[in-house]
Amino acid sequence: MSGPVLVTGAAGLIGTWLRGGLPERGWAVRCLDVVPVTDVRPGEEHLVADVTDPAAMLDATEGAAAVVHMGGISGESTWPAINRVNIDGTYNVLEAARRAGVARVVLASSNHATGYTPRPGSGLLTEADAPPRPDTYYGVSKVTMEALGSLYVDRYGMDVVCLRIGSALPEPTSTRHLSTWLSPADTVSLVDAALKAPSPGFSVVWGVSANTRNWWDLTAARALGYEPEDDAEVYAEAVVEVHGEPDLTDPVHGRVGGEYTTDAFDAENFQA
Ligand code: 15L
Repeated sequence: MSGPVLVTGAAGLIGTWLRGGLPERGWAVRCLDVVPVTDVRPGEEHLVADVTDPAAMLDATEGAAAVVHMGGISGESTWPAINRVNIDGTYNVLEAARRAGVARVVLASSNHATGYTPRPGSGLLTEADAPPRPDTYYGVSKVTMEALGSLYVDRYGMDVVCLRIGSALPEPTSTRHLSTWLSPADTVSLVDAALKAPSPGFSVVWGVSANTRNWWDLTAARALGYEPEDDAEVYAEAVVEVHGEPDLTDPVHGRVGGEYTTDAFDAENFQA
C-alpha cells in the first residue's frame, strides 16, 4: 500500500495517539477532523472536513493507502445526531473509499454494539459469542457500522476491519476498566495490525489490552497480528482501593456495556 493513511477524528483522543504512533510503524498520516489539529507534527497532512460531507470525504480519500475511521460521536446522543454523524458518516467514509479505490478501511466499532451481553461468569467471550445487542443509539450506530463494513466487503471486495473497542483511556479509572481497558500503545498496535494483516476481508475483533481481568477473547485480534503489551492489573490495587471489588449483581458490572445499560442512558436524558 502506498500513500498516507487517512485518519478521521485525528484531533480526538485516539486520533492523537495514532498520529503519535503510526509514523514509527511506517505509516504517513493524513489527518482529518471537523476541528483543526493544534499540535501539527512533521510529515502530517491536514484537512478540516466533516464526515457528513460526501464530496469532502471523497476529496480527502483520494490517493490514500487506507482509511482509519475514528471520527464521530463517541458516546450516547440523540437519534438525529447519531444517525447523521455516526451512521451517515460511516456510509460516507466507506463510499468515499470505494469510489477512490482505497481497498482497506479500519472502523472504530465499540463494545456498546453488544452492550447488553451479560458479562461471562468465567471464560472469555469471542466475537461470535456476542452478536449485536446494542445498549444505546450509539451502540446501534456501531452495529450499523459493522453491517456496512460487511456489505462493502461482500459486494465490493474491500478489506474492512472493525475494532470493538473497550475503554480507550490513558489509564483505567474504574473497576470495569480493569477488564475493558485499551491502552494508548496497544491502540496503535491494534490499528497497525488491522492495516497490515494480509487480506483480512471482513473482520470484527475486540479492542482491549492484555488485561488479567479481560472478559473478551483476543484470539481473533492476535490472528491479525495484534500483540498487546499492557495489562490494567498494574492499576488494580489503586482502583479497587477507591471503588472496591466489582459487584456483579450491579448492571454496571453484570453487562459488558456497563453504565450504558442503565436507566441513566434512556433517550429522554439526551437533548438535541
Ligand atoms: C465507548 O465506545 C466510548 O467511546 C467511550 O466513551 C467509553 O464509554 C467506552 O466505550 C467504554 O465502554 O468504556
